[in-house]
Amino acid sequence: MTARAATGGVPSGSIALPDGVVHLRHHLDETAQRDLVDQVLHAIGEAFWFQPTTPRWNRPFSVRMSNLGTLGWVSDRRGYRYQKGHPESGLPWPAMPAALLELWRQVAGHPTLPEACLVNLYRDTARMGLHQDRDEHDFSAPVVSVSLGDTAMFRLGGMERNAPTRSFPLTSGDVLVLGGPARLAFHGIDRILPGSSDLIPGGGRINLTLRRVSQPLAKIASAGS
Ligand code: MD6
Ligand code: FE
Repeated sequence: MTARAATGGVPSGSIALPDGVVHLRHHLDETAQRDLVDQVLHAIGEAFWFQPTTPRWNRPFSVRMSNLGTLGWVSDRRGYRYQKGHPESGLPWPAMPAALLELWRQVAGHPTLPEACLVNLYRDTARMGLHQDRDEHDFSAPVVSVSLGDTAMFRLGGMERNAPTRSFPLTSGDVLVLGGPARLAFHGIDRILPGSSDLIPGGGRINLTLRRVSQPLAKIASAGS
């Protein structure tokens, strides 16, 4: 199923979701989930986790992060940005597993491939405040997210920070696509339910978000002419 085909009211439980939001529940079966966790943890082993901090106050996030792909998202005193290497080692990020590129082809409804896969690790009381994903240069591509391990309570709002929000659970194997009119919707993770899954060694939840970062060359060329 493509994201485009599924937009306009795929239910999450019994609640209709806004246009551009697609929640594919249990999209990955148990075997696919285990394989993906193995591949991602193996790859992160080379890059290792880092603790991002907020630009303004330099306060640590409660999630730990790493990236796969040609670009990775980082946050520190200097701000939010994508860069080619790990903030501590400077080494390039490990490659994205083929299964993630294949997932993007299936659900993104976009002709390009993702350049970045942000890997978030949630343990215990880790959470993620309400935010927009807006550090990319191409909003025509969606952000595709994969949930692995413990269930998370996902909060989805509107285009303004103070718009009404709703929350629903993301369970292991779920894929969530934010695209089209929902590409810049505010969203966050209120909390995880520790112990709800034993998929991740040592417990917790891993979330993968696949992103297209750069503008397509055609767009750059037409903007310059
Ligand atoms: C998370 N997800 O599930 C955080 N962003 O841990 C996100 O921030 C997110 O799920 C963009 C699109 C889908 C997402
Ligand atoms: Fe996000």
